Order: sequence, then structure tokens, then C-alpha cells
Amino acid sequence: MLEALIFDVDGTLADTERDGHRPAFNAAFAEAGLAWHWDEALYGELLEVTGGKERIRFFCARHAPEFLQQADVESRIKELHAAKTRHYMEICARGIPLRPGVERLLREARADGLRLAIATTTTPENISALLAPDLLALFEKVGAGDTVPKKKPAPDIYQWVLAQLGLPAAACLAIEDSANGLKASTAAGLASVITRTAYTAEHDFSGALALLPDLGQVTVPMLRFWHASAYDGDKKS
Ligand code: XBP
Ligand code: MG
Repeated sequence: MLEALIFDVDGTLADTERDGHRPAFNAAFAEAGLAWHWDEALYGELLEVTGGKERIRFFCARHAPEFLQQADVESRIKELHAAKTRHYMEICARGIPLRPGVERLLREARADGLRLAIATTTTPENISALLAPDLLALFEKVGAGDTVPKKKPAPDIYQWVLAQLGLPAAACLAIEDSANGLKASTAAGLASVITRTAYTAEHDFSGALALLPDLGQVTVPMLRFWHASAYDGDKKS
């Protein structure tokens, strides 16, 4: 039986990468006097790596190796990322719309007795900056950021959330937007539904239960049906 839905945040609840995180990174770089600018195309490449601090390191390795030579590079990256998080929260305060169907489905799922949780790579403060308090309150457990050492595509954040819920993977369904996210949820034993974004349109989503443009037309009975189809005969097909 389906008992819980576990939602990714960036790209799933809202299209935050292009219009939220990317300008926030650029604002932090400008503030620090760094001549780095992540345009939409470059940011698409950098999304190969999850985690903001990890993404800065990945960028430097390819485009600014001298930055990594500094003795205090780890604290510089932490400072840059903290500034980025501050800018991201300011952008959220101006409003980033949730993707189609997200708010409705969250409320319908709760009303139908499903438990809700979040498994994300993003920094915890970013979640309360993005979601209105009454919407955030619908989520029973939130796994985010550095809660676990290894980020997606590692399964750790999903495993942490499953342990917090006290549920087996088979009683849950993950909703994701990216190949890294699908790898993480699948490695944690979860069946997964994908809502693509412009950045993840070409990702490999083999093994997903359903591939959707968004949650606009999705209902709780559809989620229950897809979940049941994954466990026909107690064998994950
Ligand atoms: C996607 C990520 C995050 C964000 C940036 O998270 O990879 O790192 O891009 O957020 P999700 P931080 O798992 O929700 O798709 O800078 O806070 O890491
Ligand atoms: Mg995502």
C-alpha cells in the first residue's frame, strides 16, 4: 500500500535552478568581486553536480583552477555559498511560483491520508524560503543539504527520510526532476515519478514509473495506480 510521497525540491516543487539558484550564485560572485558569471547554458552543464558548494568546486576545477590553490579555499567556498543562500532567500521572498499542480496535489494527498516528506540536496533554509508556512507544515519529515554526507545521486538523503518516516521504500513513491535524483531514489529502492524541466529534458529517465511535463494533470488515484503497478505481484516490475 502507498503510505507516503517523498518530494524533491529544486526542479520538482518549483523551477528554482534557472531563476533562483543561478542568479543567486552570480550575485554572490559579484559581491565577492569575482569575475565569474554563470549564464543559463553554463549552469545547465554545472547541474551535473548536486550541491551548491560542490558546484562551485566543480566550476573552479574546469574554469578557475587558480581559485582552488588558495590555502583557505574551503572557507572561501563556504563564504561564497552562504552569500549565495542569502541572495537565494531574497529572490524567494520576491516569489518563485510552484510548478503546475504541486500545491493542489500536496493538499489532496494529505486529505487522502498520505504522509508527505522532502528529500533534497538544497540547504534547509531554502525550503522555508520557497514554501509558504502552511504548505511546509504539510511535510512530516524534511531531509536536506548536509544532513547526509553524500548527496544525490547517492541514495543517502532518501534512506535518511525513509528511516525518519519508519517506512520501507515499497510503501513510498518519490517525485523527482533529474537523472541524479532518479538515481538516488532508485538506489534507495523507491519507485519514482519524474516531472521534467527545461534543464533535465534530455536526461536519461530509464526505470521511472511515469515521465511527465509537470504535476498539473496528476491525481492521487493516478499516483496510487502507478505505485501499485510497480509492485504488481510484490515484485518490482
Ligand atoms: C538540487 C541541487 C541543489 C541546488 C542548490 O537540489 O543540486 O544543490 O541546485 O542548492 P534537489 P544549494 O535535490 O532539490 O534537486 O546551493 O543550497 O545546495
Ligand atoms: Mg531536483
